[in-house]
Amino acid sequence: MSEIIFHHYPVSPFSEKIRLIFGFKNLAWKSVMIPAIMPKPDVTALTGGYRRTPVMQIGADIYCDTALIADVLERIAPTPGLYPPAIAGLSKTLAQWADTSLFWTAIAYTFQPAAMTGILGDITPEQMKAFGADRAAMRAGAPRMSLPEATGQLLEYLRRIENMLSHGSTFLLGADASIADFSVYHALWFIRRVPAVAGILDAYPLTLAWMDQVAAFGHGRPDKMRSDEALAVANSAAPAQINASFVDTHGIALGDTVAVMPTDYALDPVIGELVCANEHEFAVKRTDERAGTVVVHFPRIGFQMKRVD
Ligand SMILES: N[C@@H](CCC(=O)N[C@@H](CS)C(=O)NCC(=O)O)C(=O)O
Repeated sequence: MSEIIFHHYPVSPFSEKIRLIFGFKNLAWKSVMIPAIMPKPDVTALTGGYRRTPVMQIGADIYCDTALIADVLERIAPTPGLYPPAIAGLSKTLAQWADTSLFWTAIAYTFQPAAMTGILGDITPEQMKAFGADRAAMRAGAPRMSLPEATGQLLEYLRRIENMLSHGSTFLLGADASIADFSVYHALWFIRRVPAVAGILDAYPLTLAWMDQVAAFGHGRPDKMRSDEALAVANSAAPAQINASFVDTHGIALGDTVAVMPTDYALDPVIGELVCANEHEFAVKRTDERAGTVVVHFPRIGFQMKRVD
């Protein structure tokens, strides 16, 4: 198998989710640093337009969204497992809540005026302004939670998380770690790393101790790679063979030209030939001048597909 190439940046919470899964599974991976804001020419050469972070690459296959990235890592390294059989459905459902409701509450709480300077590390006021403009454009006017609402909701979520840990569980759903731990963790990690706001977690000692335990998985075995090297890997590889069943819910055939994009924010379409639509994912084949022919994969949940005539 080709090596795992991971495109990310340090302060990205969703990237931290996957970095810890690399640690959990003790995986070796290539680390490609990407910009936190647009433009990201080397990322979109691989994805065809998808700009969110992180993205995982294996040869000429590009995987978007951490839910799908986690599934692929589970296939590559099944033990220790992210989806213990008795809680597979429950852990994925809790993870989906954490990646959406909890995440956006944590973001709205952390980006409060008192914390601004600590959130993105050592950046200039101009860079902060550019970041704000980039995210406003990415969210395209979607309403943002106010600080009082975010605070109240976060406190309720923290009480629920503390409760999950208060009956002798080591991890959120019992004795074994699952995808739910990594998804809940990354949202709280974003709060904890900013001293001006981290204090809200102090009233939840079981949550803090559980966070220490998840952090202790570490990040596996990363090794640096440049983005031009990653593009060259894609260009010289052929996409993996797809042997999955075809599940048609759109009246769209394999081979049709489609656009795939998220359903919530950063709605940049990726256009290509539909080469996979199974129970869990869509994949499109496209060709780029620098990346060559690649297959870009998306999970079904959180994404929409339309035919392009
Ligand atoms: N559902 C996506 C969410 C990814 C996401 O929103 N990531 C943030 C960074 S943590 C992002 O893309 N921000 C804009 C950017 O990096 O360009 C996933 O699970 O990968």
